[in-house]
Amino acid sequence: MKKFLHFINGEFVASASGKTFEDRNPVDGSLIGTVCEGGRPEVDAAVAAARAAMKGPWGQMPITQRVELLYKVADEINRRFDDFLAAEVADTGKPVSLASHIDIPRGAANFKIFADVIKNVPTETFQMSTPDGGAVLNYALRKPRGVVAVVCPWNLPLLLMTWKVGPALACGNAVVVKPSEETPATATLLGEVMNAVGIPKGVYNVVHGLGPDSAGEFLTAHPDIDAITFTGETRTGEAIMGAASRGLRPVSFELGGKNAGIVFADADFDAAVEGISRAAFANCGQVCLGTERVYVERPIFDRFVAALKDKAEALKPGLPGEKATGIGPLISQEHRRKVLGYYAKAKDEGATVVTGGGVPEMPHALQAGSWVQPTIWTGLPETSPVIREEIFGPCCHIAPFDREEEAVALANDTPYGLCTTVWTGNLGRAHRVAAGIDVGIAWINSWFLRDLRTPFGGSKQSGIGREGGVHSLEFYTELRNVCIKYA
Ligand code: NAD
Ligand code: 6OD
Repeated sequence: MKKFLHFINGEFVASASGKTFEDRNPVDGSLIGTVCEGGRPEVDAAVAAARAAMKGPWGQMPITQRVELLYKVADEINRRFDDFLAAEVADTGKPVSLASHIDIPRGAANFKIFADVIKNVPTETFQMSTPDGGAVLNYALRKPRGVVAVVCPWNLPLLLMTWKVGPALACGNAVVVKPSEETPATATLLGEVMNAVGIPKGVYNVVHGLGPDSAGEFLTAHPDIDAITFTGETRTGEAIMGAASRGLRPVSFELGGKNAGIVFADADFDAAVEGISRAAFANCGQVCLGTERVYVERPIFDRFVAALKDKAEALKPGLPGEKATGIGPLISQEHRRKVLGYYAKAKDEGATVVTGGGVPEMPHALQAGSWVQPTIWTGLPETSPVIREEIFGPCCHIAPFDREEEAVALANDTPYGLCTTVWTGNLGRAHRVAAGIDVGIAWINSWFLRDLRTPFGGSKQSGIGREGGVHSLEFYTELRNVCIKYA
């Protein structure tokens, strides 16, 4: 059985308290191992190690050398691809086909892209003259923030963690990562990679633990943290923002969503069904960018509902490594209780259950897993909690609409604003709707199609700030203007 240790100052260490918690495989409930629960001593040690790294060679390292090291990190993740894949799949239960195409390749790519960004982005300069005939040159220096706390969720563990660690290190910061308690494995494995390629001690640290009154809270409240980057639930973001307010530390937040998908009658029908099916059910619906509210123009409504039903019913639950597996389990029994609670609420409120609504029959060996059926509802009022609250499961409600403005108003009727996916064959409408929906990301005739140079983040209660490409530099560096009067 495995024991997941913290990674502090280049070494794998247990907690001083000896406290641990369990890491279970959601496919069958089996025990993967135990995880050390970090307390204040581990957080203090990790933050001190990161601070020392900033004062050591890492803090002085030229960009070219840093970039070379980050390329090596990416190469080493790719060399150990199968180890990362096995670790991620065991922790999450997601199909190997998904993790091998998205999670692990992106884990490596996140280091390469930001190495390239930092190498190629200039800073601004301005020249001016002074009334006494002098000349002035202003130029900006990009300085790292310092020690950055990185607090991560469980749905795309390596991808989302490296999406923050990649740019943070590219910009010359040191990090202390608090992975989700559900998915400790790949963050730990990355410690081995950092040592193997020669990232200096203390630059990358991992402290395992829970959120409140545990490593998450201790880290975000730590006075020697210079900035906090977080992905997770909106209400956790509120708690972290409270902690960040002490000492006025900057935050970058990628939070929850209740994203709308809109399908117009002029869309490529099959492409729209395929796209919405992915948006609703991929990763068992545990993608922040997923679509739990679908609005379909009335003339194609019945046909669309029937076609999406076929897609949902074709998703076979099963072992991650089997070719036929189309959907994995939810992350945990606790999360399953939450999702099944919404399934029950939808029924109670009189929804038409088009498909699913419960737990699939699984072979005996998998019955302790966190399985749920992909589920589609129609007929609920827009006021229903099923339509208003983030469920984070493989489910969606589909409602008809008649006019473009109505669809935009329905999509906007939410406190969240992460993303939308819009399907139409009309270019003018595509631009109008993309501009009209209050979100950070509007996908047209596509979903989760990523160019890592583009701004990524949420509006309203879905986040603060943007990451991606040069936008990540805005958070992970501070610009210092140098003003020289020289003549
Ligand atoms: P979560 O907020 O419960 O936990 C995320 C992390 O925060 C975990 O590491 C947890 O231990 C830690 N944490 C919890 N309470 C804390 C506290 N008080 N102080 C400090 N740390 C604390 O989220 P989750 O359940 O792991 O992930 C699912 C949620 O994440 C969903 O709401 C989803 O929409 C969101 N998410 C958003 C994005 C995005 O890009 N916008 C991406 C992925 C997930
Ligand atoms: O692709 C990304 O960079 C990203 N941050 C994806 C987030 C997915 C949420 O579950």
